[in-house]
Order: sequence, then structure tokens, then C-alpha cells
Amino acid sequence: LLDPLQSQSLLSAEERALRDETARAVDESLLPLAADAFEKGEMPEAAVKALAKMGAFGPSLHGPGPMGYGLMMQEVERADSGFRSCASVQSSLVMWPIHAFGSDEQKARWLPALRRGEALGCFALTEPESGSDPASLTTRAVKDGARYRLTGHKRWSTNGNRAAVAIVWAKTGEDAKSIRGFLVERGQFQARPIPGKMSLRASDSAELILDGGIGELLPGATGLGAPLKCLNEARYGIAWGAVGAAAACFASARDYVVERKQFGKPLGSFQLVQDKLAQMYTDIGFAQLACVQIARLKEQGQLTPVQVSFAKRAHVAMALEAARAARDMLGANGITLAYPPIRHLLNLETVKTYEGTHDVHTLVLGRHITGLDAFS
Ligand code: TGC
Ligand code: FAD
Repeated sequence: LLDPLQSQSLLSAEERALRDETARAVDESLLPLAADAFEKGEMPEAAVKALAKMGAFGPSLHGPGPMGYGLMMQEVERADSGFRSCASVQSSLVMWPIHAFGSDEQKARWLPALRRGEALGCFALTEPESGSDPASLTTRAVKDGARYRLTGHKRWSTNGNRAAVAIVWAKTGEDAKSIRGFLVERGQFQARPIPGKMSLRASDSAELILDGGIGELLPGATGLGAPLKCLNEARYGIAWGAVGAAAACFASARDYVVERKQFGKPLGSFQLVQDKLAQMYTDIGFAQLACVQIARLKEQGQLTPVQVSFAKRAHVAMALEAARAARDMLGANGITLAYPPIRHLLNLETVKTYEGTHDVHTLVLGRHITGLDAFS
């Protein structure tokens, strides 16, 4: 396994065993599905089952904790960012808010089924006119007895077409302080796939139409801070996952250039090619160390949202550069699905955009560094 600075020496024996076990499960059950799922533009049911079986739904809420969650996301994204997205949304954007903000009854009803993958969930914050600025969302929730009726249009909900439950963020009044989270069951919303995607094709992306459907309030979720807390959990997993995608691209490029001969010798013997590999190797090594550090901070309850922005932004940008360099080193073969770099490269364009775009995280860091807020 690629690990230039022996970040694994910072893991316990149990953590290493979990990583190895997940890596085996990914090699056996996710990697063989990845290229075909991308080409067909479908999230295979077999991948959902495999994710559930390896314990990738909600690992931060039971045994494995933050380090285990991170290690699992790194391994899963070695296969495909779409598979990691399915696990991220289920774990951090559906199970986590039910765990953090739900009633005992809601937890008992949903968490075991979600963990076993018997039910999938989705997270509906983004709308056609509200992306980076979620405070501007317009979906409304109006009280109707003990429940609420929701009206609005959500877009880009991962897992949305097959979700048994959606976590929907809506306003009960005029401003962002009135944002609340709702559990909305299948049948109370309409979902339709988003056509024409050239990225994250192995992921189910949906539009959700809410036309007076019934939602159950998540009692503990108040204001914009609530969905942003969920995003912190997911962004943490993405910071880990992106390193897996980069490692897959590195391995593919290295294997290719030691075999492929031009000008009478392997491509890997040319200094320009070695420079590219050395850069990827170095970047991956630093990112792996940073992952272990953010996991330890998270275990201690010390990880700040700014540190999460730091890692999500840097690791996704690094992975995108690595994927682009790997694609280039494979020449024409690099544009085919016979090799993973083009798939990772196209997927990582989404990963750069969702969960806070690269530039949104730049501005979060800029605000932290200067004390000056670019958003308001
Ligand atoms: P502001 O209005 O000042 O703050 C509102 C409240 O939120 C608190 N807060 C946070 N809390 C926890 N974690 C964070 N990261 C937080 N960021 C802000 C803040 O303290 C405040 O609390 P309170 O108690 O004072 O009311 O908002 P802001 O200026 O801090 O935030 C602006 C900005 C642009 C950073 C934020 O709106 C943002 O992050 N926008 C990006 C939106 C985004 O990431 N959407 C993602 C949608 S879900 C998705 O993409 C899933 S992809 C899934 C997959 O497939 O993996
Ligand atoms: P915009 O906000 O319109 O941004 C467009 C460009 O403008 C970006 O480059 C951005 O960085 C830049 N920009 C925006 N504001 C500023 C500023 N203040 N200063 C400088 N530049 C700025 N959402 C969900 O709710 N749930 C999901 O499960 C989910 N899954 C997704 C899956 C996929 C495949 C994709 C592609 C998206 C998903 N999203 C999901 C939506 C995602 O979170 C949004 O796309 C993202 O937040 C950006 O919003 P936007 O696309 O509207 O872009």
C-alpha cells in the first residue's frame, strides 16, 4: 500500500486491521464494479450492499470512530468517488443528523435500517437557485398539526432517487435563523434523475419536488448552523477519500510507465515522467499525515470547521492534480475507462464543487487568516 511517510505507524493495530480488511473488501467487491457503473451512469445495487457489508454506513457513530471512518473513505474512494459519496451521504448527512438532532423514536426507527443499508437516505439542502449560499434557500415548511407540510424544489440530492427518507432543510419563517431539518419519507416527495452528468456518473443524483408533502421535524436542528454541522462531518470524510482517489491514480500511472516503452526504453526512465511521479508521491504522503492528524483532533473533539475546510480544499485540489498528471502519463490510453485516472479526474471535478466549492473553502480560510469576511 502506498504510504511514503509511514503514516500507518501512527495507527493502532486495530486501525490497521480495519484498513486492511476494508481494502480487501474494496478490491473484491467495489473495484470490479467501478468502470462499468461509470459507463452506464448507475449506482449498482451490489455496491450499496458491499458498502453496508463492510460497515461503511455510519462508522463514525459506532465502533470505528473518526479514524475508522476516514480510513474506510480513503479505501472506498480508491474505487470510485461515487461509491464514497453514497457512503458519505448515508453516514454524515443522514445518519449523523438523525443521531445528533433526532428524537429517540426517530433514531430507533431509522438508524439500524440505514446502518444495514436496508434503507438509503439523502440530504436536500441545495436548490436550483441556492448552492454556495444555502442561507438563501426558499423551500418552506408550514406547521400542520404535529407535523409540517413542505413546498419547494431541491436539486443534486445524492442517493435521492432510491432514498427511503430525505433530510430536507426548509424555512419556517423568512430568514436563515428559521431553517429547520425535516425527515421526509418516500412518497411525500417526488424524485427524478439529473440527466447528462459527465462526472460522478456512478452516483444517484436527484431533483426532489416537494408539493405539500409531510415532514417530521428533527427537534434538535435549529438554524443554518445545523446543516453546516452535518457538512463538517461529510467534508472530513471527503478530505480522506480524495487521498484514496489520488493513490489509485498514482498506482495506475506508475504501473503503466514502468511497462510502456517509447524511444527504446520504459517511459518511467525519463526524468520528466519521474518528476511527475515524485510530485504525486510527495503530495500523497503529506496528505496522509494530515488525515491522521485531523482524525486525532476529531477524536479529541478539537477539530475546527476551519481545519476541515483546510483539509477538504487542499486534498481535493491535490487529487485533481494527481489525476490529471496520471491521465497525461497514460497518453491516449489514459482517456479510456480501461484505466482509472480519467474516471477519477472527471469525478473529482464534482468533489471540488460539492460540500463547499474550492473557492468557498478558500474564503473560509481567508476569513480565518485576515478576520475579514468575504461573504457578507
Ligand atoms: P453564517 O450565516 O455566518 O453562519 C451560520 C451559522 O452556522 C455556523 N457555521 C458552522 N457550524 C458548523 N460547521 C461549519 N462549517 C459552519 N460554518 C458556519 C456559524 O457559526 C453560524 O452559527 P450561529 O450559531 O452563529 O448562527 O454562515 P457562514 O458565513 O459561516 O457560512 C458561509 C458559507 C459560505 C461558508 C456556508 O454557507 C457554506 O459552507 N456554503 C457552502 C454550502 C455547501 O457546502 N453545500 C453543500 C450541500 S450538501 C453536498 O454538497 C453534499 S455532496 C455529498 C456527497 O455526495 O458526498
Ligand atoms: P454556485 O454556488 O452557483 O457557484 C458557482 C461558482 O461560483 C463556483 O466556482 C463557486 O466557487 C463560485 N462562487 C460562489 N460564491 C462565490 C463567492 N462568494 N466568491 C467567489 N466565488 C464564488 N447538494 C445537496 O444538498 N445534497 C447533495 O447530496 C448534493 N450532492 C451533489 C452531488 C453532485 C454530483 C453535485 C455536482 C453536487 C451536489 N450537491 C449536493 C450540490 C453542491 O453542494 C453544490 O453544487 C455546491 O454547493 C455549489 O453550488 P452551485 O453548484 O449552485 O454553485
